[in-house]
Amino acid sequence: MKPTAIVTGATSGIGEACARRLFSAGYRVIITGRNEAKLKALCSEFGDDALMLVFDVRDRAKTESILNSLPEGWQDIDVLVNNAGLALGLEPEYEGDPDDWDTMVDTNVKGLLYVTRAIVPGMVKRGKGHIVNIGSVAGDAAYANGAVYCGSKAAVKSITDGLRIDVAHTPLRVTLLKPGLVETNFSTVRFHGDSERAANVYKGIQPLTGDDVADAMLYAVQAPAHVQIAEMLILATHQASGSVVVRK
Ligand code: NDP
Ligand code: 8X3
Repeated sequence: MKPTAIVTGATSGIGEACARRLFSAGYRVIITGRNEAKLKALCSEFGDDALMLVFDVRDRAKTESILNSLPEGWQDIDVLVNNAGLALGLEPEYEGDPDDWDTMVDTNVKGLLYVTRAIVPGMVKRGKGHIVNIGSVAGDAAYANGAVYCGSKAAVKSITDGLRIDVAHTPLRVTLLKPGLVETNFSTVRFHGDSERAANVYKGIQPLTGDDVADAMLYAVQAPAHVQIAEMLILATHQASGSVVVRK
């Protein structure tokens, strides 16, 4: 029987790349997100080794009911990639849009917790499982105009560290991946659809790709059972921190 993985936010960017890497590595993959058409397209590529679940991680009741009633044969999850997330806006904290703050905190922090709460008890019971949370370099230190996004990713770091402590008596492993600039839909979403402004984020530097992050995820997941990759900071070569990027 092939191992099973679940990836939240598998419809784009890092999540899609992680789903593809896991599928290629022999996993059956549960792919989730809100974009049903994209999930269907991926499912038809992956065939019987994929299951799609359409839900918004901010909806606690739906997230719980869907994840607590997985179809027969899909319940024993070996790998959880908590990836669904976003940034909205780039402005001083005192000028930020509270609706953007709600969406970021509800998705990046609370959504990740709802998914974790639904999936991890089964892993603990079976004495088997790996949780990979997608944090960010933004969680290491705040950068200008990014306070709430940075804060949400700092929360992901603490929540991940806390989970690692709470399962340390079990064979479960917990990994935090902290990418820097990755060219995905991230900046287009951040700038509310302004793709020209989004393209500027990656000008003059070769950014990471979703595949680069997925490679790190697979490395952690495929490490020997006694090795726990606790945390990885993955930056483009010309990025040194959340606020230092050297552009040509
Ligand atoms: P994308 O915008 O390309 O992908 C975001 C994914 O998250 C989509 O699949 C989207 O799916 C999903 N998502 C967003 N909101 C929700 C929601 N409420 N419920 C369910 N799914 C949701 O961006 P990235 O791939 O870059 O981002 C993935 C993760 O990586 C995020 O957590 C982000 O913070 C993090 N990250 C990104 C970096 C970057 O530079 N790109 C760097 C460091 C971390 P759908 O729309 O179908 O719901
Ligand atoms: C995304 C990377 O530097 O744009 O988390 O915040 S950054």
